Amino acid sequence: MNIRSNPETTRAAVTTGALPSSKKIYANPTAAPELRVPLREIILSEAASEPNLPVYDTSGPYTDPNVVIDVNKGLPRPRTEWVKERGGVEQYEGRDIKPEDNGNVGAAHAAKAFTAHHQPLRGLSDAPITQYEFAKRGIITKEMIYVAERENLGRKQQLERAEAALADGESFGAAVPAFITPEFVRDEIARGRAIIPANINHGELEPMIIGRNFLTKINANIGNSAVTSSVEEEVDKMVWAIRWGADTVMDLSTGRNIHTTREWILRNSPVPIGTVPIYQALEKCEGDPVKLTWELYKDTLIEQAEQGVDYFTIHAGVRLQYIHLTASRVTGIVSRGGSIMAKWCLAHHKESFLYTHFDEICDLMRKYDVSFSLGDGLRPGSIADANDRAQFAELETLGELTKIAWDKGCQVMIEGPGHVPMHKIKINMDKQLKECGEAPFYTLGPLTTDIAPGYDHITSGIGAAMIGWFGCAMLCYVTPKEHLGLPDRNDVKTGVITYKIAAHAADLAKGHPAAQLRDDALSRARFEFRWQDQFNLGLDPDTAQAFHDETLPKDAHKVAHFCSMCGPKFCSMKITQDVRDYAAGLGDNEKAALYPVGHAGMTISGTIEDGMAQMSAKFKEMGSSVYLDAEKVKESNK
Ligand code: IRN
Ligand code: FE2
Repeated sequence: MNIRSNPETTRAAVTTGALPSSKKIYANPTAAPELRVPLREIILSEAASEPNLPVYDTSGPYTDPNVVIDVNKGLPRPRTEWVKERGGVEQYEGRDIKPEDNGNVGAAHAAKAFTAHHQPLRGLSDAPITQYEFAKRGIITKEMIYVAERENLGRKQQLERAEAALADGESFGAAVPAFITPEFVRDEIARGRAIIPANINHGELEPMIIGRNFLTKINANIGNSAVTSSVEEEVDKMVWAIRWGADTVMDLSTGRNIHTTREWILRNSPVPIGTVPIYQALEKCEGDPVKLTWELYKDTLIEQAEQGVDYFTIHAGVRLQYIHLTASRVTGIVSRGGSIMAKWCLAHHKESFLYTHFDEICDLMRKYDVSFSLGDGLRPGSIADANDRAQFAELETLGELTKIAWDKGCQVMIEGPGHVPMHKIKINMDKQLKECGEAPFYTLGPLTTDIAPGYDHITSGIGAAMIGWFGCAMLCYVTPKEHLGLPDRNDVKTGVITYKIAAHAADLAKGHPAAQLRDDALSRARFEFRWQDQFNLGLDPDTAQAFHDETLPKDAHKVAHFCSMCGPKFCSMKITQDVRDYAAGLGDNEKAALYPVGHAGMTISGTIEDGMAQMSAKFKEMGSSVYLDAEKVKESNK
């Protein structure tokens, strides 16, 4: 999309419309029936003998055909009322648009229009403001009710069915309750184990939760191109990412129109928006890190908090005394924010102002309920540097800062690496939980090898799946352009889908009780040759359908009982079906005669059904011996 337009005269050109065979539905939580919690229902074909499947939906009103989208006005802001009715906030004169943002007439116009209906709120000191403070006082907020409903995927029925299918005494085996309740959400937030990034000035937000006892989330980074062109173009980057499943979006824009671009994105975003404020602070001093000051940084924090940014990456763990630890690294400091702060510390030979002013940063962020994403400025940028002293020294400091932020009433998550080979991933998760009091972990990948530029969504998707399984709460996507260039639209989609795979694989492995419902529905569709259902239940129906069309383009092929990979004669699923049909038609004696004795001395008698049961039992018995000795593996990992 390459639209240059005057926002006053051009209609919104962001991507709208439902995903294939999908319907937007809304659930009303029992505890607050006025809330409308969005879900996407995947509509199955008539051939399916099962109900439509509701799935988690990040896409916002853009996929609801009943909502008229006007990006120049922004989305409705129902959440502002929730904040106001709780009290403890005041409305005040916001800041004006910075003159340097007025380079583009349309931009300035749109930003002013937003500001007119956006008088910022800020918290008063003695009342609870943040979700953490409410949770600590035992209060359940609307945001907590909202996310509890959302995490249940509208699947009460499906969950009940899944539970009923378990054998006696079997359990899902994880610390995830079958149904997420608002009370459970509150308790997890109060323990610091989960956060709801939700600035009181982000009224457009559809709240979501980040924590390891909830669905694994993913973040997509977007950044502006050198020249900001139109509201639509900037907003569509966010809309496109959430369409495919991004749970949060970070605006990493740099350049002249940084404030305005962010305003556009926020006013149109149903997902939490994160930023790295040091990037804008650096713009304000002509890109010279040495000129950065605490005052200038603080000013930037207030500016962005007023706009409604939901979480800030703050690299406060890059301490003066750690910088020398990176000297012998293969790739030094690879974090943008980390390198800016390292340069400042060295130039002034002073402790980082982010560290020395951390208390004040907390007080400020608390007023707006901006969540901390404590940055990993010393993360390893290569396999060689993984898990080194610099990385872990910073992590220990992030743990210390977590406790300060909690004491100040703030919500906190912790950023993590980076580049880490598979056998060194688990220790990252374990150490993070220990050092940071179980605050949610949010990692960039990690990339499990350095040898595949052009494929780093895959090198990192592997690490992301692993660390998600171990308990990482949010995975920051990596696109195929990582290390190479600015991702385009296709790269963003590829990155998001890759990370949805990693996150979902982690949810399955963690034993989330609802995760497998979609796999099962898709597998049934596959086995029953319901091709359209198979496409539509997938993460990317368009690509699945296009691939199928490449060799079997006709409508008739969408009911065929084979695909072009094996052809009609060699389709295993077709053959299985034939075997079952054949077996069903046999008499008992014929069945017994067919399979009197099994292989390897395993005697199988009776009907085929009995035989199958016996084989299943045998395989279960073998289960533990087909794997290596668990103790030996543990030992060798040390
Ligand atoms: C996530 C985990 N570790 C780093 N990230 C993301 O990397 C962070 O949230 C931000 O979106 C991006 C750039 O961070 P640096 O390079 O400034 O550290
Ligand atoms: Fe990298």
